[in-house]
Amino acid sequence: MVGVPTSRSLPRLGRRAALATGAAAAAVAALPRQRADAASTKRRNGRRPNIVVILADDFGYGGLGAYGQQVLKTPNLDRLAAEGIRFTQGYAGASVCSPSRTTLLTGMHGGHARNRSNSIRETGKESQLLPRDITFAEVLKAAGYRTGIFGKWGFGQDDYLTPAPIGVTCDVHQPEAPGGGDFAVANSRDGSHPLQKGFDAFVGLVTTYHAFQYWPDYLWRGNRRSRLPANEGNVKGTYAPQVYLDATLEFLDAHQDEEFCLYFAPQLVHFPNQVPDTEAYDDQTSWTPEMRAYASQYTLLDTYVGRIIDRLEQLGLADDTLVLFTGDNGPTPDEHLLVGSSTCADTETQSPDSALADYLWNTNGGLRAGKHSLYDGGIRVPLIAWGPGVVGADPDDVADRPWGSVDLLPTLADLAGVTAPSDVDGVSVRDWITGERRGGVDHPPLYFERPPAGDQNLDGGPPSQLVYTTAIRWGRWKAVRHAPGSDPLIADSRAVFELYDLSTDPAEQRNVASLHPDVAARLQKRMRASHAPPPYHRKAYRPRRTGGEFLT
Ligand SMILES: [Ca+2]
Repeated sequence: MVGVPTSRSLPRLGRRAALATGAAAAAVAALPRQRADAASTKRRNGRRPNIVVILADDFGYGGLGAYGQQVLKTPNLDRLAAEGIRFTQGYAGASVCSPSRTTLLTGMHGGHARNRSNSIRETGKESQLLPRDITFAEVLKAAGYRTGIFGKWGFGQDDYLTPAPIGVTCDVHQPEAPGGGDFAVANSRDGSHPLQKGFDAFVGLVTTYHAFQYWPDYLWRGNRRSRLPANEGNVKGTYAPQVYLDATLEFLDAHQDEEFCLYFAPQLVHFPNQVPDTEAYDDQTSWTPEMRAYASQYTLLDTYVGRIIDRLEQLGLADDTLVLFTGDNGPTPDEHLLVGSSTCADTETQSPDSALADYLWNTNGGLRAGKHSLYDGGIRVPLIAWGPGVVGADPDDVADRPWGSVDLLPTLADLAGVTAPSDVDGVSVRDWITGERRGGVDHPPLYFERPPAGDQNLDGGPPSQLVYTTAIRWGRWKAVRHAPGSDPLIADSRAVFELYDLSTDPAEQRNVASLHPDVAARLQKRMRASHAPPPYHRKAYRPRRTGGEFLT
């Protein structure tokens, strides 16, 4: 039995104790906790809530103190969890970056999403979003919001860099050779660029490949590349996530009087383990330098979140803003094996071996496996909703309800008073956040896919190259199905089907399919119905005010 905290087993911090974790929290301490009512989406001045979505990269379910972490220091996020809602059954869209972010941005689950695998690994080409893959930024922009993304995008073109083959090489995370592209040319013709997918402002990296660099030669500003001269010649001068943070704070300053949607997505805590300093853990003399760096990635991300919250409070926007924090997939037990020794990244340091990297510090929260897996360690992630003037639901009522990234777009659309695309798979969970009672939330089962992939598989299931794995979460049940080959619609008799009761077995150790044949049959049927072979045809979207007129 593993110690996966639930909303009841892990008591919420007392308000006084939680506030003591941050100096800027003093301003909030004076505010009475607001219970939202039916008017909760009309903030003072008649504004709809601002939205801040913070997405961490490869951040496991157990990575936060608020989720049971004992070693890594995350005081700012722990404070948000204590003051807001710490959802214990939050799910990413998939077990690796590209498909997970596709789900987060577009509200489509793995059976319908445009991207269902990390295509850079399979084809050498980055994933794309097509015109009908409407993002939450496009929805909110249509509703009148100012939109900005700062950090890792993960879709579209950056032909200036030529990806090196993925393998046991060093250059995968230190790509230096320019490709055939012209550095100076704007890519306004790339329909998959952030500025073409609903964002007014963008500072960051376009491709997942580029995101292996923490001190890159350049970043994107809008649809142009912008050099970072301090990093020339592999000098560690300008740390990319710090640039994203600075741009984020500038965005908040610039748009404080408007309704805005901010998406902050640094590549922290993704491999390689690179940070400006390891001060927070320099007293851990028994650790390797690599371990101190990895731990510092968590705490640095937490510090950045604290800076964003501080700025919201300084600008008087805390009551007008909903902050959501989550992750894109589970932690990396095997990244070092996949992309080579970290000595390639930092020649001065020593890599933890695989056994050590496996859920070091229990970052998967005791769930089964981690990144790349559709067992819960790969897809269940922290999910925190914070906003003193917006979040009004009683955590004891809602914190253990399963939902996740697939629901983000329809939820944000609902808060902004605009329709979502009619064919999204997610549903609005606005009431679970605000505490409004508008007829209840009828949430469908959560569905996930992992096409055959070359990723190393350490989850105890069949080799990931040989199976098309699907998974479903429905109430207390979690089903995982391994279909041989590349077709998840293959006959049930040929697939390996597993059923777990997460209420008694959160680590998915006891397959109870034979004890519950009715549940097994129902979920297999549901899984088959959820899969559509790509490309999935999306309907056209015309945004309309909720119950009102068209906006375009
Ligand atoms: Ca990731």
